[in-house]
Amino acid sequence: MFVTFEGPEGAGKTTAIAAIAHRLREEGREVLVTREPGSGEFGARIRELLLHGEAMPPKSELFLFLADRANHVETIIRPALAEGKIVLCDRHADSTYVYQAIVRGLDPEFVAAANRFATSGLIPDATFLLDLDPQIGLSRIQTKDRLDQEPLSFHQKVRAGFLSLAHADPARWHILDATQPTESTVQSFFTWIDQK
Ligand code: T5A
Repeated sequence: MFVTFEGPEGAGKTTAIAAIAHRLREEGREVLVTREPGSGEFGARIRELLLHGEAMPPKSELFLFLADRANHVETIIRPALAEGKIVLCDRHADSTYVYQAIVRGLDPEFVAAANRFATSGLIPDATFLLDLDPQIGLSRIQTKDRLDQEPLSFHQKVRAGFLSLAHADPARWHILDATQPTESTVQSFFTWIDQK
C-alpha cells in the first residue's frame, strides 16, 4: 500500500506520519516511512542542493526533484511495496505538479508526463492533504529553507494548487484540517485503512 502526504509548509506531515507509523507497527504491520526530496544517500545530496543551495532556474529545480523521485521509486519505494510494506511518503509527485507547474509556471502537461516517467506510472493508493492557512504553517517552522523563504503569495498558490488537485480526484485524496491536533489526522488515516 502506497500512501502519500501533501500540503503547505509546516502542515504537520512529518509529525503525523511518525504517529501513524508508530501505531501501525504496534498493530504488527510492516511500514516504511520515507520522504521526498531526500531519501537515501543519493536523495540526501539532491535535497541539499534543492533546499540549502543557491537559487536556480525552475527547470533545474524540476529535474532535480524528478531525479530524486526516479531513484526513490526504483530503489526504495517499489522494493518496499514488493515486500508487502505499507509505504508512508512525505511528499511525492503531486508536490512537483503543484510547486513546479502550478506555482512556478512550468508547462503542466510536460510536468505531468515527466512525473509519470519518473515514477514509471506509480500512483498512490491514497493521498492525505493536510490543509491549512500557509501563515499558520510557516509560523510553526523554526529554520526556514530556500523554499520556505518564498513570499506568502507563493505559499497561498501552493495551498490553492493542492486543493484544486484534491477536489479533482476525491477518490484518491482526503482533505484534512491541519490546524487540528495530530491525533485527528491519525484517526482519519485509520478510518481509511480499516476500510481497506
Ligand atoms: N517540493 C517538494 C517541491 O517544490 N517539489 C517537489 O516535487 C517536492 C517533493 C521540501 C520542499 O520542497 C518542495 C516542498 C517543500 O518546500 P521539506 O523540508 O521536506 O522541504 O518541507 P515540508 O515537507 O513542508 O516539511 P516541513 O517540516 O516544513 O513540514 P511538515 O512535515 O508538514 O511539518 P512537521 O510535522 O515537521 O511540523 C512542523 C512544526 O509544526 C508542529 C511540529 O511540532 C513542528 O514543530 N506541528 C504542529 N503544531 C500544531 N498542531 C499540529 N497538528 C502540528 N503538527 C505539527
